[in-house]
Order: sequence, then structure tokens, then C-alpha cells
Amino acid sequence: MTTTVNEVMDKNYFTSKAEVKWCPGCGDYAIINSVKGAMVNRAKPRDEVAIVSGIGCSSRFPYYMETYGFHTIHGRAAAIASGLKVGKPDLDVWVISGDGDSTAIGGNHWIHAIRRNINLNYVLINNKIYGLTKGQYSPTSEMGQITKTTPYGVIDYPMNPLVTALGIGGTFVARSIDKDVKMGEEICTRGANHPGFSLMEMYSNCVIFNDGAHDKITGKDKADFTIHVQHGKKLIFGVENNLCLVQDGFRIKMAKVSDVAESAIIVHDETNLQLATLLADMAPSKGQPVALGVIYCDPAKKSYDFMVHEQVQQVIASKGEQPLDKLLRAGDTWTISTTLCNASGCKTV
Ligand SMILES: Cc1ncc(C[n+]2csc(CCOP(=O)(O)OP(=O)(O)O)c2C)c(N)n1
Ligand code: SF4
Repeated sequence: MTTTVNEVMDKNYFTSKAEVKWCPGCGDYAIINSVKGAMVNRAKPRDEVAIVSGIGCSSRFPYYMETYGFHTIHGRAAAIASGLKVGKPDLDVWVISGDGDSTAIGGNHWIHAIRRNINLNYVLINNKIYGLTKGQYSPTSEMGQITKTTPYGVIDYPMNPLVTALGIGGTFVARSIDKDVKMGEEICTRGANHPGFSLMEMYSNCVIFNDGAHDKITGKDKADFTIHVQHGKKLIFGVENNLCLVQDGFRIKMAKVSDVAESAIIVHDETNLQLATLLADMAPSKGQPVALGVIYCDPAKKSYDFMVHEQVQQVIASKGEQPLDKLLRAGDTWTISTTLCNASGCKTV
């Protein structure tokens, strides 16, 4: 799979010949389109790109992309991708994972990859349900949601992946939705160019097991329930651009643009962690719009993979290259012996 100079690097360039097995209408089709767009913008040839996934409908992603790919085991994509990125730092390593795969069985690996700030492009496809295994609720399912495993409604407080990421030192946090391919492409492009862990949460509609989960933020009044946050721009939204966000002590609250001084309207600062945490936490269930776009970005923090190689170079500079055998035999060593006995006596081996 090598790139020839004559090939045009467009979305088709990253499309494999595999038959796509997602249900017709699944939001994942739009999301793969956004990711391909970001890869075109990133302009890395396909043999310098690897996609690692866990298990789930969304995790079938690597089959559909003409890049290197690894469909791993449930919840372990972050761990495997971390090893790959440290071993092959020049590769663009993407992780594609569902909400169940990332936040339930894979929660531990996902959290520590964020905390370490490994330079992975992590697309968390959030359909708020387990799709592949036919509709069990997940850690991101809404309180009260009826699913196959919660026939009387979810009684479990949902987790917000972006707030979690910000709370553990995440350096790039963004959100988009399947229906807006352009915004998906925009946040994935920013995320791919970010020199650390980038978390792109993409809301996806599972037409079979959770159809309409995102209707409020994709329907005709969507402008009242979403706000596209852009660095340096005032946080104004609404079908008639008549709503805004203003500071309320340590919180933010919604107001009518006509009711507040222009200077009171918050200007988005994607480097402000406190503001990002408040924005990421907003939800229609709290009477607030969902924040979409790049919510937080801190490119200054060094990535784990960068620091590993930096440390290796420092040690080589001070001690010179050492043979592995010498390292293995360094320090204390033990000889293990055991005494075997039978009818004719004992011997130590
Ligand atoms: C160790 C293990 N436990 C459970 C499963 C069953 N399983 C496969 S996918 C999945 C959940 C997938 O849900 P999600 O990550 O939200 O992805 P979606 O299918 O919705 O895209 C589960 C529980 C498994 N494959 N392996
Ligand atoms: S079950 Fe849901 S998530 Fe899975 S392919 Fe079908 S629509 Fe998509």
C-alpha cells in the first residue's frame, strides 16, 4: 500500500473497497465522511495513517478506510493505539470507538491515554446506546431512556465524556454531530493537527436502537438548542440569533441579547479551562444549548510520546547507546535452584 505521486488525495483515496455493513441511515456514514475530509486536509499519505478501533458498530471503521487499520478487542483501542504511537511516532494514529467501547469496558484505558496526552486523534462516536449488541444502555444513555436493558427507563447518572476529559488534563476537546459533516470535518482537522490527545465526540443517530436521540439538536429549532463555539467570537445563538451566554458568578447562564449589555456576552476563549468545562457540561435537559465546535485547546502541553523520545535522546546523549543484553543483566541477579527427590535420593538442579 504505497502512495504514487499521481494519486489525487481526495475522500475516495481513503475509501476501501469493503462493503459497508452499517444499517441504512446510521449516523456513522456521515461521521466517516467527516473523518475522511480531515484526512484529506491533513494530507498524510494513506500509508502514514493507522486507524485503531475496539468493538462495536462504529468500531468497524478501519475496514472501510484504505489506511492501515486494526480492529482490536472491546475497550482496548486506546491501549493498542498508545503503543503504536510511541513505537511509530511519525504515523497519524486515529482511534475510532463507541460510547460503550470507550466509557464502559474501555474507560480505564481511554482515561489514562487522555491523562498522558498521547498524540492520538480519538473519535468517540456517541449514539448513547450499544448498537452492535442490540440496544443495551451505555454510560452516556440519558436518565429515563428506555432501552432493551432498561425497559422502565435508565436510573443511572450519565457520564459526559468531554467534562471527564477536561477534568483529567485533556488538551483538546471538541464536539460535533453526524448531520453536520462540515463541522465534523472542521473539528477532526483541528484535532488531527493538535500535537497531543484530541478528543472529538461525534453524536451519531442509531436508527435501529436509539432513533431520534439527538432530534432536539438536529431538528428545525436546532439553533435554539445548539451553540457553535468559535474562539474569539461572542457566544450568541438561537433561531433568530437572539440568545446569548453570560457570566453568572462561577456559572454561565442564558439570556436574551436584548436584555444584556453587549459587553456582558461571553467571548469564547478555547484556552480557558473553566469556561470550557462549563460549556461542555451544557445540555438541553438542563434547559441549555449543546456546545458544538472546538471547546478547549491547549497545544502547549508536551505529549507523552514526544517526552518518551526526548528522554531516550537525553539518556543516549549522556550514556551513549547501550546493548539491550547489558541492560537485562544489570542489577541484582538470582540463580534459582530446586531439589528433586525420588526413591533413589535427592538432587539439586
Ligand atoms: C469482552 C467483551 N465484552 C462484551 C462484548 C460485547 N460487545 C460488543 S460491542 C459492545 C458494545 C458496543 O457499543 P458501543 O461502543 O456504544 O458501539 P456501537 O455499536 O453503538 O457503535 C459490547 C458490549 C465483547 N465483544 N467483548
Ligand atoms: S445498529 Fe445502530 S449503530 Fe449499528 S449500524 Fe445499525 S444504526 Fe448504526
